[in-house]
Amino acid sequence: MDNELSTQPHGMEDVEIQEWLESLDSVLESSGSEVAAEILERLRAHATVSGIDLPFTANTPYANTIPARLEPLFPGDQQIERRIKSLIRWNALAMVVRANRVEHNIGGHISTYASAATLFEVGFNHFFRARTEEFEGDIVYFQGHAAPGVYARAFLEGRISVPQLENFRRELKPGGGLSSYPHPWLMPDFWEFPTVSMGLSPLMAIYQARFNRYLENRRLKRATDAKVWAFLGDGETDEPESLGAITLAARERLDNLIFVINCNLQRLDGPVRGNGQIIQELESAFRGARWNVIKVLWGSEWDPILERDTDGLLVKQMGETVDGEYQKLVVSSGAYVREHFFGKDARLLQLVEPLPDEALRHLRLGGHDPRKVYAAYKAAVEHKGRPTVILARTIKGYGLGEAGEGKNVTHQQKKLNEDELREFRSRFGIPLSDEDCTEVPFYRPPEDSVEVQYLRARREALGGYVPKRSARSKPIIAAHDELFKEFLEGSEGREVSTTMAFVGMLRKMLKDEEIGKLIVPIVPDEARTFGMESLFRTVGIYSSLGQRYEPVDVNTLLYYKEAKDGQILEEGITEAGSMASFIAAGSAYATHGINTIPFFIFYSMFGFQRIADFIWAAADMRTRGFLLGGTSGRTTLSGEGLQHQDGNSHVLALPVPNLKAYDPAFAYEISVIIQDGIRRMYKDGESVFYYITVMNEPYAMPPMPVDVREGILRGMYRFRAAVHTRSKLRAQLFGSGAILNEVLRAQEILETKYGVAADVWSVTSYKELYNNGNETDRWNRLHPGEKPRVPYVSKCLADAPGVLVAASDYLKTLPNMVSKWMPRRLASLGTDGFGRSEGRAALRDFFEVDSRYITLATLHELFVDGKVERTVLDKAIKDLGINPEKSNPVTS
Ligand SMILES: Cc1ncc(C[n+]2csc(CCOP(=O)(O)OP(=O)(O)O)c2C)c(N)n1
Ligand SMILES: [Mg+2]
Repeated sequence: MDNELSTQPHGMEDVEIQEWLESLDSVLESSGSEVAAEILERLRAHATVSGIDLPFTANTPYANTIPARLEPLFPGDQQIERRIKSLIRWNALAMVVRANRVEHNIGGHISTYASAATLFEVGFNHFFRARTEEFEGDIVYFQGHAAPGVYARAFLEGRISVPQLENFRRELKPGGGLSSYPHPWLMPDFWEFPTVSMGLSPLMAIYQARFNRYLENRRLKRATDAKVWAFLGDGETDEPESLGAITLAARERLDNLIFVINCNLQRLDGPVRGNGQIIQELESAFRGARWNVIKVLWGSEWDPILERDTDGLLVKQMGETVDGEYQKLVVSSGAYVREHFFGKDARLLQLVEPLPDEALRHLRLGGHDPRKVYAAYKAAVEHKGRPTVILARTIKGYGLGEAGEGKNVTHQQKKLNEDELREFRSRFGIPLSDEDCTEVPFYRPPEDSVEVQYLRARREALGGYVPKRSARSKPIIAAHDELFKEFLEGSEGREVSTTMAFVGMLRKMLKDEEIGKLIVPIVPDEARTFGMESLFRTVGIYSSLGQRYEPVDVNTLLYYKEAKDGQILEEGITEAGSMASFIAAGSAYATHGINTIPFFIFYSMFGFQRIADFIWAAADMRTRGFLLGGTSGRTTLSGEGLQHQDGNSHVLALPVPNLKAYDPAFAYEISVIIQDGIRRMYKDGESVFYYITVMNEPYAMPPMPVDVREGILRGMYRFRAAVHTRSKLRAQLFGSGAILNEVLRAQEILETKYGVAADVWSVTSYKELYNNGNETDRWNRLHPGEKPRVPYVSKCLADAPGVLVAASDYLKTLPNMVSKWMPRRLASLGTDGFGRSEGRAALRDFFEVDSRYITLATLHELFVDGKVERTVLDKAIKDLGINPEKSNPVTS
């Protein structure tokens, strides 16, 4: 065993090493740490030149980054803060235990907050500054599963009542309850950031910190030293999003950003890295990304022991112990720790000889020691030029003892037996009798108690309470009719795509006096794809560094202009990062009281399909703005094939309740939708946001027909009526997006070749129609005695004669889901199936959505109704050049 820990490689003398260490100590003492660091740096360089092959390591030893001698004085009253923290611990636990007594399996988490309590409390008492008239406030992303702790603190602060606590996770109780996790949708005056889908909040926090700088550099807000704090779990860092943008944070020198990773070494099922060390792994990842890393591993009780560890043997042993073993040590007795940890070397045993077993059992970890945590936070807020991550070692379920402290099952622990409750009560000194405590009552000391007074005073000194959400932006005033007018007039025969039309609108909005500066265009390396490169020059690409090089295309009109006050967020190839920017910009009305209007345009297939969970979080956060799905439509995007051609996104947009989804065909439709969207979101302050698909197929944009504005917004309107309305053969055809043109062609074929008079409807939003239909049905069901309401679809088609046929560039399910409110059977054509690399015409043939298939579907419906003969169908199939034996696109 001794050999394992030997510090004598190749027979080198202990003495020699000791001499080197001592001379470093003396330099440290006489000249300070900078000089010592310089010497080490020079030594390393010298060693390399001398041919010494030093192994690469981004790690520092398994020790606290801030040595005890450099710790600042703790400014608070540790005793009172401990009592406050204990009360919060108790109430957080009571909330979960009580909820699960009332309703078995209602859930909730005890052990996450139990491990995070000190990390949160030091923040609440000394660091998190609230939003005030004068100061914008710090932004805090709380670890979602620790929500009971945040509620329990708000309870002590007098912000949350006992009935509310009682209704934790039971929001439907009279008077309301508390949401399971941080959800601004459910608690819009309290929570700001939904953090519980793990991995989202670290990424959102990075882009939030970056967006704060963007606002400053664009002079939309004053520069301040406000911080963004993000509290994460160590298990959470396995989500790829968690670490996915850490290089951006360093590149952007976001010293306004602080990550605190609660390293309890456990996740839900067991250890995060049983056979390794998650802390060291994270340290090297963050240091490699050039973050300032502060490790808070060992509590003050370790300081004297570490001081005796002059030859670094203990730190070495700490560095060689794997997390699975550490977890075991945490739940074990002092005797076990002595034998199995210190017992690996006689010299280690000697270090702890004076300490009784009981003391060994209670050697605290850094994340549970307020002094260590305070030192780390202070260093973090004072650090300049880089973001900081604090890796704090804690124990999952700290204080739960037999009920789960450090155990693999602790994450799921929701019930404690009487003994366990009493033990917890005694350990944290909660003033409840043996009898009372088994009832797990909530406990708040009187208003004039030292604890409540202290806690209030601390929060007052820090500007007020946190978290607190308030929508504070001033409504936009103008109606912007003039701005959007030109897009209602059509393109006079010029072929343009809806993407080009949208970009034209964007360009114009950017010049608008009122909203121009508020627009935030966001692109994930697709500006050229969407013809937006002219904006590079006109409004510039945001770069905190300005432009430190002469761009290769500087002599061209549309050169790649980066600027400190650039307006475009050119995010590079990260839809997740772009979405995080969208969320920061679209929620600035609450976070900063600024009405920024984000327009995030992306390849539509890489939107919902890839980052739907971020979109869901955006919805929860009441984010405002416009998502633009570019190059959309399974058959409208030609050539790109299976992974690019989007026939899905409008279906994937359905579940997001406050998202309005539109599939417009013409420029004027987009114009009406965006103008109205700005009104709803930024004038009327509605908590909605928009998804609009735009396409790259060029065609002439017609002028807006009269009286269709409402129809565009509600989801459908008659675009072109049939000419021969007295024809016996009648049809109603529905189309959206670029497929509307196929429908219009079919209308002509049907009229000229088959004598069928068809009306054509532009369906701008099946989702709007669907929601309206359901809402109407619901109202009628709940109000049987009143005059039934009529769904909008039914109203539109009340007097519309003939068979019904819909064609979409998305799944058939979109038209099908509104067919129940149509007066007759609906035939739907859509693009279910995998895409192909092909041209538009071939794709529309393959998916059976072109004018020929729409014609055939219409004739077939008429045949089923007995309006045309079989022979007409047979002939049509032949004349239209349709192969009845072609493969089924859904299965091929
Ligand atoms: C994306 C996602 N996947 C899974 C979960 C379910 N889940 C909730 S907490 C948890 C374990 C958390 O471990 P860690 O991040 O280490 O936090 P700790 O509770 O240990 O502080 C899991 C798997 C989730 N909330 N989000
Ligand atoms: Mg954990």
